[in-house]
Amino acid sequence: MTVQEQLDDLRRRALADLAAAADAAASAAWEHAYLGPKGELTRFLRGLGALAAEERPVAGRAGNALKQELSAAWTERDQALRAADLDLRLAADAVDVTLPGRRPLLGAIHPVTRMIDDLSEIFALLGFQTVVGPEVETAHYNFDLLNIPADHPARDVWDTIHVETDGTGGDEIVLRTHTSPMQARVMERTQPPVRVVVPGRVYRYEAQDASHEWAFHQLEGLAVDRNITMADLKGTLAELARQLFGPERRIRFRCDFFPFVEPGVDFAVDCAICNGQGCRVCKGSGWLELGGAGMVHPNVLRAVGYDPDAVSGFAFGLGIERLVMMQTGVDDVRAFAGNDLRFLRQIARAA
Ligand code: YSA
Repeated sequence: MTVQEQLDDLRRRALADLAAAADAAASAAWEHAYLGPKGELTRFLRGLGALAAEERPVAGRAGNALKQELSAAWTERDQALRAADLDLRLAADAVDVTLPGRRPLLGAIHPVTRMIDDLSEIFALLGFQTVVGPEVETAHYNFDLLNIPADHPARDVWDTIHVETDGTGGDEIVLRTHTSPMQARVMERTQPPVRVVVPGRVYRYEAQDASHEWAFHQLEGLAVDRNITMADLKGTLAELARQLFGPERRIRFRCDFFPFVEPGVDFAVDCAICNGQGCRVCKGSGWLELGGAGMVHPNVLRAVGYDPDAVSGFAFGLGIERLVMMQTGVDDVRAFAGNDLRFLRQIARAA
Protein backbone atom coordinates (compact mmCIF):
# COMPACT_ATOMS: atom_id res chain seq x y z
CA MET A 1 0.00 0.00 0.00
CA THR A 2 1.34 3.43 -0.91
CA VAL A 3 1.57 6.18 1.65
CA GLN A 4 -1.41 7.93 0.07
CA GLU A 5 -3.42 4.70 0.15
CA GLN A 6 -2.54 4.25 3.83
CA LEU A 7 -3.68 7.81 4.56
CA ASP A 8 -6.93 7.33 2.55
CA ASP A 9 -7.65 4.15 4.47
CA LEU A 10 -6.95 5.86 7.81
CA ARG A 11 -9.16 8.82 6.85
CA ARG A 12 -12.11 6.58 5.88
CA ARG A 13 -11.95 4.55 9.10
CA ALA A 14 -11.40 7.61 11.26
CA LEU A 15 -14.37 9.49 9.79
CA ALA A 16 -16.59 6.39 9.99
CA ASP A 17 -15.64 5.85 13.65
CA LEU A 18 -16.22 9.51 14.44
CA ALA A 19 -19.66 9.40 12.86
CA ALA A 20 -20.44 6.30 14.97
CA ALA A 21 -19.36 7.94 18.27
CA ALA A 22 -22.65 8.31 20.18
CA ASP A 23 -21.67 10.41 23.19
CA ALA A 24 -18.92 12.58 24.68
CA ALA A 25 -17.11 9.53 26.15
CA ALA A 26 -16.94 7.81 22.71
CA SER A 27 -15.72 11.07 21.19
CA ALA A 28 -12.90 11.31 23.78
CA ALA A 29 -11.94 7.68 23.04
CA TRP A 30 -11.87 8.45 19.32
CA GLU A 31 -9.56 11.44 19.89
CA HIS A 32 -7.27 9.25 21.99
CA ALA A 33 -7.22 6.49 19.29
CA TYR A 34 -6.44 8.71 16.29
CA LEU A 35 -4.98 12.06 17.36
CA GLY A 36 -3.63 11.37 20.88
CA PRO A 37 0.15 10.99 21.59
CA LYS A 38 -0.11 7.27 20.84
CA GLY A 39 -2.89 7.68 18.29
CA GLU A 40 -2.77 6.11 14.84
CA LEU A 41 -2.21 9.33 12.88
CA THR A 42 0.42 10.55 15.37
CA ARG A 43 2.27 7.24 15.00
CA PHE A 44 2.00 7.54 11.20
CA LEU A 45 3.49 11.05 11.23
CA ARG A 46 6.30 9.93 13.55
CA GLY A 47 7.05 7.08 11.11
CA LEU A 48 7.64 9.48 8.19
CA GLY A 49 11.34 9.64 9.10
CA ALA A 50 11.73 6.07 7.79
CA LEU A 51 10.58 7.04 4.28
CA ALA A 52 12.91 7.85 1.45
CA ALA A 53 14.01 11.51 1.47
CA GLU A 54 12.10 12.36 -1.74
CA GLU A 55 8.84 10.80 -0.44
CA ARG A 56 8.97 12.53 2.96
CA PRO A 57 7.75 16.09 2.00
CA VAL A 58 4.72 14.84 0.03
CA ALA A 59 3.79 12.31 2.70
CA GLY A 60 4.37 14.94 5.45
CA ARG A 61 2.09 17.49 3.76
CA ALA A 62 -0.59 14.85 3.16
CA GLY A 63 -0.30 13.59 6.75
CA ASN A 64 -0.52 17.11 8.26
CA ALA A 65 -3.45 17.97 5.99
CA LEU A 66 -5.25 14.85 7.22
CA LYS A 67 -4.41 15.78 10.83
CA GLN A 68 -6.02 19.22 10.37
CA GLU A 69 -9.07 17.72 8.68
CA LEU A 70 -9.56 15.10 11.39
CA SER A 71 -8.95 17.65 14.18
CA ALA A 72 -11.56 19.99 12.73
CA ALA A 73 -14.02 17.14 12.22
CA TRP A 74 -13.47 15.95 15.79
CA THR A 75 -13.87 19.43 17.31
CA GLU A 76 -17.20 19.90 15.56
CA ARG A 77 -18.51 16.42 16.44
CA ASP A 78 -17.24 16.62 20.04
CA GLN A 79 -19.00 19.93 20.63
CA ALA A 80 -22.24 18.56 19.22
CA LEU A 81 -22.02 15.42 21.41
CA ARG A 82 -21.21 17.47 24.55
CA ALA A 83 -24.17 19.76 23.90
CA ALA A 84 -26.44 16.73 23.45
CA ASP A 85 -25.08 15.22 26.70
CA LEU A 86 -25.75 18.47 28.55
CA ASP A 87 -29.29 18.62 27.18
CA LEU A 88 -29.88 15.06 28.40
CA ARG A 89 -28.52 15.84 31.88
CA LEU A 90 -30.52 19.05 32.15
CA ALA A 91 -33.65 17.23 31.12
CA ALA A 92 -33.00 14.54 33.75
CA ASP A 93 -32.28 17.06 36.51
CA ALA A 94 -35.11 19.38 35.61
CA VAL A 95 -37.44 20.55 38.43
CA ASP A 96 -40.97 21.21 37.33
CA VAL A 97 -41.64 24.73 38.50
CA THR A 98 -44.89 25.05 36.64
CA LEU A 99 -46.96 23.45 39.45
CA PRO A 100 -48.28 25.81 42.13
CA GLY A 101 -46.22 25.79 45.36
CA ARG A 102 -47.65 24.48 48.63
CA ARG A 103 -49.50 27.26 50.37
CA PRO A 104 -48.09 27.75 53.91
CA LEU A 105 -50.63 27.39 56.72
CA LEU A 106 -51.41 30.85 57.98
CA GLY A 107 -52.05 31.24 61.69
CA ALA A 108 -54.69 33.55 63.08
CA ILE A 109 -55.16 35.34 66.36
CA HIS A 110 -57.29 33.32 68.79
CA PRO A 111 -60.78 34.84 69.11
CA VAL A 112 -60.34 35.35 72.87
CA THR A 113 -57.03 37.19 72.33
CA ARG A 114 -58.63 39.26 69.59
CA MET A 115 -61.52 40.18 71.90
CA ILE A 116 -59.02 41.20 74.60
CA ASP A 117 -57.26 43.46 72.06
CA ASP A 118 -60.58 44.96 70.95
CA LEU A 119 -61.67 45.55 74.56
CA SER A 120 -58.37 47.27 75.40
CA GLU A 121 -58.84 49.54 72.39
CA ILE A 122 -62.47 50.40 73.20
CA PHE A 123 -61.63 51.12 76.84
CA ALA A 124 -58.53 53.13 75.93
CA LEU A 125 -60.84 55.50 74.05
CA LEU A 126 -62.97 55.74 77.22
CA GLY A 127 -59.87 56.68 79.24
CA PHE A 128 -59.02 53.26 80.77
CA GLN A 129 -55.49 51.86 80.94
CA THR A 130 -54.94 48.08 80.47
CA VAL A 131 -52.93 46.27 83.18
CA VAL A 132 -52.39 42.57 83.93
CA GLY A 133 -51.81 40.63 87.13
CA PRO A 134 -50.93 37.19 88.54
CA GLU A 135 -53.05 34.08 87.93
CA VAL A 136 -51.70 32.42 91.09
CA GLU A 137 -52.96 34.61 93.91
CA THR A 138 -53.03 34.80 97.67
CA ALA A 139 -56.37 34.50 99.44
CA HIS A 140 -55.59 37.95 100.85
CA TYR A 141 -56.10 39.56 97.43
CA ASN A 142 -58.57 37.05 95.98
CA PHE A 143 -60.89 37.31 99.03
CA ASP A 144 -59.85 39.31 102.12
CA LEU A 145 -59.33 42.70 100.49
CA LEU A 146 -62.58 42.20 98.57
CA ASN A 147 -64.62 42.14 101.76
CA ILE A 148 -64.81 38.34 101.84
CA PRO A 149 -63.23 37.32 105.18
CA ALA A 150 -62.02 33.77 105.84
CA ASP A 151 -65.09 32.64 107.74
CA HIS A 152 -67.58 34.31 105.38
CA PRO A 153 -69.97 31.93 103.57
CA ALA A 154 -69.45 33.96 100.35
CA ARG A 155 -66.05 32.26 99.96
CA ASP A 156 -67.77 28.96 99.23
CA VAL A 157 -69.54 30.22 96.10
CA TRP A 158 -66.26 30.80 94.26
CA ASP A 159 -65.44 27.09 93.63
CA THR A 160 -61.82 27.77 94.41
CA ILE A 161 -58.89 25.67 93.12
CA HIS A 162 -56.26 25.65 95.89
CA VAL A 163 -52.55 25.41 95.19
CA GLU A 164 -50.55 23.20 97.57
CA THR A 165 -48.12 25.18 99.67
CA ASP A 166 -45.03 24.07 101.56
CA GLY A 167 -47.10 23.90 104.77
CA THR A 168 -45.23 26.68 106.56
CA GLY A 169 -48.53 28.33 107.44
CA GLY A 170 -48.19 31.30 105.07
CA ASP A 171 -51.17 32.80 103.27
CA GLU A 172 -53.48 30.41 101.43
CA ILE A 173 -52.49 30.23 97.71
CA VAL A 174 -55.21 29.85 95.08
CA LEU A 175 -55.67 30.05 91.32
CA ARG A 176 -57.52 33.34 91.10
CA THR A 177 -61.25 32.75 90.78
CA HIS A 178 -61.85 36.15 89.17
CA THR A 179 -59.84 39.17 88.00
CA SER A 180 -61.21 41.26 90.92
CA PRO A 181 -58.07 40.84 93.12
CA MET A 182 -56.41 43.22 90.67
CA GLN A 183 -58.76 45.96 91.94
CA ALA A 184 -56.93 45.90 95.27
CA ARG A 185 -53.47 45.51 93.71
CA VAL A 186 -54.03 48.55 91.48
CA MET A 187 -55.54 50.74 94.20
CA GLU A 188 -52.77 49.83 96.68
CA ARG A 189 -50.17 51.33 94.37
CA THR A 190 -52.17 54.18 92.80
CA GLN A 191 -53.92 57.25 94.12
CA PRO A 192 -57.29 58.26 92.59
CA PRO A 193 -58.32 58.98 89.92
CA VAL A 194 -58.05 55.36 88.73
CA ARG A 195 -59.38 53.95 85.46
CA VAL A 196 -58.09 50.49 84.53
CA VAL A 197 -59.22 47.33 82.77
CA VAL A 198 -57.58 43.98 83.56
CA PRO A 199 -57.93 41.09 81.09
CA GLY A 200 -56.79 37.61 82.14
CA ARG A 201 -57.45 33.95 82.77
CA VAL A 202 -59.35 32.78 85.86
CA TYR A 203 -60.03 29.30 87.26
CA ARG A 204 -62.94 27.62 89.00
CA TYR A 205 -63.56 24.07 90.19
CA GLU A 206 -66.79 23.93 88.24
CA ALA A 207 -68.81 21.54 86.06
CA GLN A 208 -68.56 22.39 82.36
CA ASP A 209 -71.50 23.01 80.05
CA ALA A 210 -72.31 25.18 77.00
CA SER A 211 -71.79 28.40 78.99
CA HIS A 212 -69.39 27.27 81.75
CA GLU A 213 -65.69 26.39 81.54
CA TRP A 214 -63.35 25.59 84.43
CA ALA A 215 -60.71 27.99 83.03
CA PHE A 216 -61.92 31.06 81.20
CA HIS A 217 -61.14 34.76 80.77
CA GLN A 218 -62.52 37.85 82.43
CA LEU A 219 -62.09 41.55 81.92
CA GLU A 220 -62.12 43.52 85.16
CA GLY A 221 -62.93 47.21 85.03
CA LEU A 222 -62.37 49.75 87.80
CA ALA A 223 -62.96 53.49 87.92
CA VAL A 224 -62.44 55.46 91.15
CA ASP A 225 -62.69 59.23 91.30
CA ARG A 226 -64.70 61.99 92.91
CA ASN A 227 -68.44 61.74 92.24
CA ILE A 228 -68.48 58.46 90.29
CA THR A 229 -72.07 57.14 90.22
CA MET A 230 -74.06 54.16 89.06
CA ALA A 231 -74.98 56.19 85.96
CA ASP A 232 -71.30 56.16 84.94
CA LEU A 233 -71.23 52.37 85.30
CA LYS A 234 -74.40 51.88 83.25
CA GLY A 235 -73.26 54.34 80.58
CA THR A 236 -69.87 52.61 80.27
CA LEU A 237 -71.32 49.09 79.89
CA ALA A 238 -74.06 50.29 77.55
CA GLU A 239 -71.44 51.92 75.32
CA LEU A 240 -69.35 48.75 75.38
CA ALA A 241 -72.36 46.63 74.32
CA ARG A 242 -73.16 49.09 71.53
CA GLN A 243 -69.60 48.96 70.20
CA LEU A 244 -69.33 45.16 70.42
CA PHE A 245 -72.79 44.04 69.33
CA GLY A 246 -74.34 47.02 67.55
CA PRO A 247 -77.34 49.15 68.63
CA GLU A 248 -79.99 46.42 68.16
CA ARG A 249 -78.84 44.15 71.07
CA ARG A 250 -80.82 44.86 74.25
CA ILE A 251 -79.03 45.07 77.61
CA ARG A 252 -80.32 44.41 81.12
CA PHE A 253 -79.14 45.31 84.63
CA ARG A 254 -80.59 43.37 87.59
CA CYS A 255 -79.83 43.57 91.29
CA ASP A 256 -77.22 41.06 92.39
CA PHE A 257 -74.98 40.51 95.38
CA PHE A 258 -71.17 40.58 95.46
CA PRO A 259 -69.51 41.32 98.84
CA PHE A 260 -67.18 43.85 97.19
CA VAL A 261 -69.89 46.14 95.77
CA GLU A 262 -72.89 47.99 97.13
CA PRO A 263 -75.20 48.08 95.28
CA GLY A 264 -74.38 45.18 92.96
CA VAL A 265 -75.88 44.21 89.61
CA ASP A 266 -75.58 41.57 86.97
CA PHE A 267 -75.27 42.70 83.39
CA ALA A 268 -76.84 40.72 80.53
CA VAL A 269 -77.72 40.99 76.83
CA ASP A 270 -80.59 39.34 75.02
CA CYS A 271 -79.12 36.08 73.74
CA ALA A 272 -77.65 36.47 70.25
CA ILE A 273 -77.69 32.69 69.67
CA CYS A 274 -81.50 32.43 69.79
CA ASN A 275 -82.30 36.15 69.45
CA GLY A 276 -83.88 36.15 72.88
CA GLN A 277 -86.14 33.16 72.18
CA GLY A 278 -84.45 30.81 74.68
CA CYS A 279 -81.82 28.15 73.98
CA ARG A 280 -79.37 25.88 75.82
CA VAL A 281 -76.75 28.68 76.01
CA CYS A 282 -79.08 31.13 77.80
CA LYS A 283 -80.79 28.20 79.55
CA GLY A 284 -84.11 29.11 77.99
CA SER A 285 -84.22 32.60 79.56
CA GLY A 286 -83.47 34.60 76.40
CA TRP A 287 -80.76 36.54 78.31
CA LEU A 288 -77.07 35.72 78.78
CA GLU A 289 -75.26 37.09 81.81
CA LEU A 290 -72.05 38.76 80.67
CA GLY A 291 -70.77 40.01 83.99
CA GLY A 292 -71.18 41.24 87.52
CA ALA A 293 -70.76 44.89 88.50
CA GLY A 294 -71.56 47.54 91.05
CA MET A 295 -70.35 50.47 93.12
CA VAL A 296 -67.13 49.61 94.93
CA HIS A 297 -67.92 48.75 98.56
CA PRO A 298 -66.65 51.34 101.13
CA ASN A 299 -64.86 48.49 102.96
CA VAL A 300 -62.84 47.72 99.82
CA LEU A 301 -61.89 51.39 99.42
CA ARG A 302 -60.92 51.56 103.10
CA ALA A 303 -58.86 48.34 102.93
CA VAL A 304 -56.52 49.92 100.35
CA GLY A 305 -56.27 53.24 102.20
CA TYR A 306 -58.81 55.26 100.18
CA ASP A 307 -61.35 57.55 101.89
CA PRO A 308 -64.88 56.44 100.89
CA ASP A 309 -66.23 59.85 101.88
CA ALA A 310 -63.92 61.55 99.37
CA VAL A 311 -64.02 59.15 96.42
CA SER A 312 -66.37 56.56 94.97
CA GLY A 313 -65.98 54.01 92.22
CA PHE A 314 -67.61 51.45 90.01
CA ALA A 315 -66.25 48.05 89.03
CA PHE A 316 -67.28 45.21 86.75
CA GLY A 317 -66.06 41.76 85.73
CA LEU A 318 -67.08 40.46 82.29
CA GLY A 319 -66.76 36.93 80.88
CA ILE A 320 -64.67 37.33 77.73
CA GLU A 321 -65.64 34.01 76.09
CA ARG A 322 -69.30 34.95 76.52
CA LEU A 323 -68.66 38.31 74.82
CA VAL A 324 -67.18 36.46 71.84
CA MET A 325 -70.14 34.06 71.83
CA MET A 326 -72.63 36.92 71.67
CA GLN A 327 -70.60 38.63 68.96
CA THR A 328 -70.00 35.61 66.70
CA GLY A 329 -72.84 33.19 67.47
CA VAL A 330 -70.50 30.45 68.80
CA ASP A 331 -72.89 28.39 70.91
CA ASP A 332 -70.54 26.46 73.20
CA VAL A 333 -67.91 28.02 75.46
CA ARG A 334 -65.92 24.75 75.48
CA ALA A 335 -64.97 25.30 71.82
CA PHE A 336 -62.51 28.07 72.74
CA ALA A 337 -60.06 25.85 74.61
CA GLY A 338 -60.87 22.69 72.61
CA ASN A 339 -57.93 23.19 70.21
CA ASP A 340 -59.99 21.96 67.25
CA LEU A 341 -58.35 23.64 64.26
CA ARG A 342 -61.57 23.36 62.25
CA PHE A 343 -63.32 25.60 64.80
CA LEU A 344 -60.42 28.05 64.93
CA ARG A 345 -60.24 28.29 61.11
CA GLN A 346 -63.98 28.76 60.87
CA ILE A 347 -64.13 31.53 63.45
CA ALA A 348 -60.99 33.22 62.06
CA ARG A 349 -62.72 33.38 58.67
CA ALA A 350 -65.97 34.64 60.18
CA ALA A 351 -64.26 37.52 61.99
C1 YSA B 1 -68.61 41.86 90.25
C2 YSA B 1 -68.58 43.10 90.85
C3 YSA B 1 -67.44 43.86 90.67
O1 YSA B 1 -67.39 45.06 91.31
C4 YSA B 1 -66.38 43.45 89.90
C5 YSA B 1 -66.42 42.22 89.30
C6 YSA B 1 -67.52 41.42 89.48
C7 YSA B 1 -67.55 40.07 88.85
C8 YSA B 1 -67.11 39.00 89.82
N1 YSA B 1 -65.72 39.10 90.16
C9 YSA B 1 -67.34 37.67 89.18
O2 YSA B 1 -66.44 36.94 88.88
N2 YSA B 1 -68.65 37.41 88.96
S1 YSA B 1 -69.16 36.08 88.21
O3 YSA B 1 -68.78 34.93 88.95
O4 YSA B 1 -70.58 36.23 87.99
O5 YSA B 1 -68.40 36.04 86.83
C10 YSA B 1 -68.46 37.16 85.97
C11 YSA B 1 -68.70 36.70 84.53
O6 YSA B 1 -67.74 35.74 84.16
C12 YSA B 1 -70.02 35.98 84.35
O7 YSA B 1 -71.09 36.89 84.20
C13 YSA B 1 -69.76 35.21 83.08
O8 YSA B 1 -69.85 36.05 81.95
C14 YSA B 1 -68.32 34.82 83.28
N3 YSA B 1 -68.24 33.47 83.84
C15 YSA B 1 -68.44 33.13 85.13
N4 YSA B 1 -68.26 31.81 85.28
C16 YSA B 1 -67.93 31.32 84.08
C17 YSA B 1 -67.93 32.37 83.16
N5 YSA B 1 -67.62 32.20 81.85
C18 YSA B 1 -67.32 30.94 81.46
N6 YSA B 1 -67.30 29.86 82.30
C19 YSA B 1 -67.60 30.02 83.60
N7 YSA B 1 -67.55 28.98 84.41
